[in-house]
Amino acid sequence: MEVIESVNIHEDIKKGLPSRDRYIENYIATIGNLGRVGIKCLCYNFMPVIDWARSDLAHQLPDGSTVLSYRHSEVLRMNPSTMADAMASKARGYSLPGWEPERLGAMGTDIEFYQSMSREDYWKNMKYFLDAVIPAAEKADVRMAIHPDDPPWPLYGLPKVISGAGNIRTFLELNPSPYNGLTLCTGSLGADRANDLPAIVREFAGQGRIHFAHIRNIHHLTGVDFDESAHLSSCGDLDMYAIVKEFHDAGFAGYIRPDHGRMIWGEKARPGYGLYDRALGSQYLIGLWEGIDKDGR
Ligand SMILES: [Mn+2]
Repeated sequence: MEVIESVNIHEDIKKGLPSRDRYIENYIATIGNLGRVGIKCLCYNFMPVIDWARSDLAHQLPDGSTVLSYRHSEVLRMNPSTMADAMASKARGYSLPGWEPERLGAMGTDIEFYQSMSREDYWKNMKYFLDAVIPAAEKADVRMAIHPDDPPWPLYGLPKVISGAGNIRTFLELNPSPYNGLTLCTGSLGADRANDLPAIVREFAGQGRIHFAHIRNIHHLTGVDFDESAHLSSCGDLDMYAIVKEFHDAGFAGYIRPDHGRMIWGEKARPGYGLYDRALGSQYLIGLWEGIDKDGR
């Protein structure tokens, strides 16, 4: 195993509290430990309080499968703590990454804290973190790979920062080391129709700043509502061939995984993380890669 996903960032680091230095020291120790056991890439996110949000974890598609779905008005009708309750009740007993019970207790006060924080201060806290940990990542030969915000727009007045090409550029400039890089998640960024995924892959893979790729498809319903879908281009709105081709043509040598899948064939698993549809997704991506590779020879 060479990729670890995720090592969470303590809220005190994101908030910029004096206590952050202690947690950053712990983070640096973790990076060193991971490097010693052969980990080459660390995926993390810098989203405040809410890791990711959906309005339904088992939305039924016409083929009988279920997927995670997002209806903006339903999400806005909730508040962060009712959202936490809804996520827990729909998870069928599985714990959801980023929605662990121990994180939910302080949610209300955390939200108020971030609502009064400026975007600039949030960027400053991010830079403070990067400048502290990236030298350790270089030394341990562990590439840091930030995951974009999901969905890629602000919710409940919380700062969201990694949501499109412009702010990804800003993020990468905060610390120019190649060890400061990206987890390029096509489904998260692809929820915003304004994001041109092949162009984004071309730009940042070309700079060697993508270390890890989550490749999945998404089906847009409106500008802000979407269903997750099977990986195939024909099942959603992203051109998976064009995306994989940009990775291929950039000489991408990092890690790729299929991302969330449908729940199919009666499988019972953590929502979004069934084995069967993700296995189909991985074979589809491998097939695209082989076709593109042989075509280009
Ligand atoms: Mn992802």
